[in-house]
Amino acid sequence: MPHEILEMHPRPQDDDPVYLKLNPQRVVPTLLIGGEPFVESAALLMMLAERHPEAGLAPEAGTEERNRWLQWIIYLSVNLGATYRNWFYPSEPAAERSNRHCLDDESAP
Ligand SMILES: N[C@@H](CCC(=O)N[C@@H](CS)C(=O)NCC(=O)O)C(=O)O
Repeated sequence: MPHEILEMHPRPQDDDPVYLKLNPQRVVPTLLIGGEPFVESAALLMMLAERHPEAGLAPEAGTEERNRWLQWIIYLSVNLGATYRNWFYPSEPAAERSNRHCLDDESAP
């Protein structure tokens, strides 16, 4: 499928008006479709699969395989993705709370 990858700084600064306009949460990925920005990796995977059925990115709609595919995408995004974000960015408020047991443990690396 035709596409263009735009490189950007991994942590766009607050004063980067171009990226902030596309993704006010300052995170990646952002997908432009017809010039409109869309975010959330799970949603983007579903959009791509739906827009390009010929690529075979998802099982056929209405099948048990499709149900499991949807289930896993949401599970990974909501549970693993959010948890790893807390782990990678411990200075963020939510992460500080959920990682407190690690931060307070003097034996932790
Ligand atoms: N829920 C969002 C999470 C996006 C996210 O946290 N992206 C990370 C990289 S995987 C990021 O942009 N980190 C840079 C930052 O937060 O400054 C999604 O699934 O797209």
